[in-house]
Amino acid sequence: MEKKNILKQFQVEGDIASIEPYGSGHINHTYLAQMADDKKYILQGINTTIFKDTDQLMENILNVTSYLREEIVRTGGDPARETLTVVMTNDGKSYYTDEEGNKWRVYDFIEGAQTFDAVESKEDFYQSAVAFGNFQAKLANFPADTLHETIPNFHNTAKRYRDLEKAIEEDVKGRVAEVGPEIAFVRERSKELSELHDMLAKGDLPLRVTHNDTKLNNIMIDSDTHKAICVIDLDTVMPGLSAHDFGDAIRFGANTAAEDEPDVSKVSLSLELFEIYVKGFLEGCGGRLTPNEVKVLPMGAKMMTIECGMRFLADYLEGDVYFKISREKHNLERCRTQFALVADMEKKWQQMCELCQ
Ligand code: ADP
Ligand code: GN1
Ligand code: MG
Repeated sequence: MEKKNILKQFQVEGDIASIEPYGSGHINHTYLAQMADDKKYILQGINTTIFKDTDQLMENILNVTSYLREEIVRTGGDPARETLTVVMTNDGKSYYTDEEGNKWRVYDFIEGAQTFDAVESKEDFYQSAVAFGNFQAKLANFPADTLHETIPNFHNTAKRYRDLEKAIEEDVKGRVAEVGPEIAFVRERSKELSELHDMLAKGDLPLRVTHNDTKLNNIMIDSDTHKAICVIDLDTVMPGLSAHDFGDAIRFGANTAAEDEPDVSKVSLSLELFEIYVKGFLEGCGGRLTPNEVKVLPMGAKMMTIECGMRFLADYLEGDVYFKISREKHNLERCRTQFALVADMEKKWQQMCELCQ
């Protein structure tokens, strides 16, 4: 169905001037809708292969954003810019199903702010850390039992390892022969992968409401003030570990190379950016983290990086069915940068732990 006709199913104001692909997310199909009077909307095709239950997905987003909206109003903020606003369909639903069965949603476009695919300024990275920490703090009293698990076992790293072993065994695309060193890298570390979940099971770490996808391009930075104003991409807000939110942001933002840099010699962990993020995140969490949670922050960074590498590798072996790719071997290159970053973290482990103390 034509995008314009899809957008017309929603309660949008004005005539549509154009609708163009937008952003660099790996999961949903995002478009910027420009209206004739300068107003803009984000139109998103929801990835229903990944998010299988759209009702539950959108219920989570409506619940979380309305909770955040109240918190923002209570503390004197601007809810139109500081949280996502879901635009309803003409018949009052949170998403629209087109004739082909594709599911669509619309958000108000957040004006005067931008997302970054790489850290351009240390201050912006610091602000993003404060905002992600603060996101968790704001949701500290959110009723976690009302949240649906949109992707079960999303950050269960040991389960991600088992999924990878299954993909290796099935080798549907005949690609296993090409990735021997990567498989060996993971297998050498397979024993460590359940450490954080084991601590959770023993009660040594608390379960919190977390974002679970804290990469830099999931936060909007105000173009004038450079404050991180709005956490976006709320599809995976679920009960989780604070170390995972911290760690995923480090994985993406404190890498000296891009997530898909083909030349792995450019990959390393910037200890300077790591330190900046620790400070910002702890400040944003407002003293809520327990001593154990602070202690495992480096482990969160390592686990999110190896887990993401395993997911890219499994997707490469399965024929690139999960993450959007724009070139052949894109997922393999992404996997290699993640493992190179893990190896560098291992070299810098002592310093990472000291910086968290
Ligand atoms: P994905 O799940 O595919 O990563 P996102 O929800 O993160 O999709 O959206 C992709 C990109 O679109 C974001 O990185 C951001 O640049 C842009 N974007 C998403 N929502 C908004 C919004 N409400 N206002 C402005 N830009 C947005
Ligand atoms: C995906 O949706 P996006 O592009 O912000 C993925 C994350 C990965 C990330 C790797 C729902 O994030 O888990 O860490 O790609 N999101 C989902 O860049 O799988
Ligand atoms: Mg995103």
